[in-house]
Amino acid sequence: MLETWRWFGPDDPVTCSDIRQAGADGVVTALHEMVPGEVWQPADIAARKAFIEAAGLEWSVVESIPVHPAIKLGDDRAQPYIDAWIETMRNLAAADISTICYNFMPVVDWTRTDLRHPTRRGGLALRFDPVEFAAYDLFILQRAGAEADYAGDVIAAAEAHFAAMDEDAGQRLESTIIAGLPGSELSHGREDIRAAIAEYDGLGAAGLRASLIAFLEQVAPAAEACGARVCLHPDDPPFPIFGLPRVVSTAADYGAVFDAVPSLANGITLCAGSMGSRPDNDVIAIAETFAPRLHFAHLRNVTIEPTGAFFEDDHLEGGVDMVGLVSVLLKEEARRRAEGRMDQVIPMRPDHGHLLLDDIGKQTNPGYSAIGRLKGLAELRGVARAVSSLAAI
Ligand code: DNO
Repeated sequence: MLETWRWFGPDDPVTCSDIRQAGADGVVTALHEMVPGEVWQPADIAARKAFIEAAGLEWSVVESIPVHPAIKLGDDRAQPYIDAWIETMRNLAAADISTICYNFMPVVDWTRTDLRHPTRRGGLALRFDPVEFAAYDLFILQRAGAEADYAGDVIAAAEAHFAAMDEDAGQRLESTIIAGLPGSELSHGREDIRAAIAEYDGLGAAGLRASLIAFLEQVAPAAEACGARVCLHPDDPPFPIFGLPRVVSTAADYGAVFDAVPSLANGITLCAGSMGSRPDNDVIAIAETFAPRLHFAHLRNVTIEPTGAFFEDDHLEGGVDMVGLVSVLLKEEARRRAEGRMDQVIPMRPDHGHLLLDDIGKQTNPGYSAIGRLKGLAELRGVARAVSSLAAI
């Protein structure tokens, strides 16, 4: 596996020099300054690539080219945005950056309700609690029709939670949920998120899936032609929120997409933590089923609590058997070597990390502080070395 590290560009408090010291060779990044729908020009791509290479690293994966809402809505405004997405992909592939991650979540990207959840050992972790989320949706955002999306006991618990929150806690919850976590393509305020959600009225899961397939029917052949691979990141969390459909949450969801568009250029970002946040997702089985399409891996772990809330655990603790998962990835690499595939090495990154030591109190991107990821990468590297050496015995 190629060890990579997500970097948010020259303003990221974690620098390329830090990434080298952590032992990663590859950088995962995007031109985050671009607005969704804008074509990334060759000169801008070349400049960012040169910056990364000057630090002794390579730009291995693009995460992400944003998918404009018009594409997800699949309406008659979609085509120019699909064309622009493909042009950006071609420009990247021409610069030899050919692994491209994206997601298809409407309105909000990855979502948490708490960015400073104390861990067993005194660090701070990210957590999602469906009751806190419902408290925001029902009683702060007051989204029209929201009650229909929650069970009675969740509404009652959310009401109690809301009643116990002071104004600061309410504001913190709101910005945690809608202001956009690092890498999110859009950031919202209360009014505009209501409007953005309302645009999806009536689309439903079938409509969103049709938009995804229509998008890939154009993207996959274009990717094949320019030597790129696109890899679809799962929904995080992997279930509908804000009453919006989410169609990349389960093995069946991915299966439907690959049945419709079988090209191997149409692949997966295997995000162990996102998929593992749902008890009925068997992450190892998903990795095995779609192994030839695994173009990129996000390795992190979650513990699901009895209420359905989940928190981001240590990389080797939690519901995902990380040793088993790394073994699947290494076996797939061996299979590709035997088959003579060009993409024999799968890029992986330690996804997120706890806030630890000196990073507590520093300005950091939630989930993307240096020390927690350094620890995660070191642990994962140890697993990979041990699995390879035991397999060779
Ligand atoms: C969170 C990330 C997401 C992910 C995008 C992929 O940490 O995994 O921001 O990158 O959803 O497009």
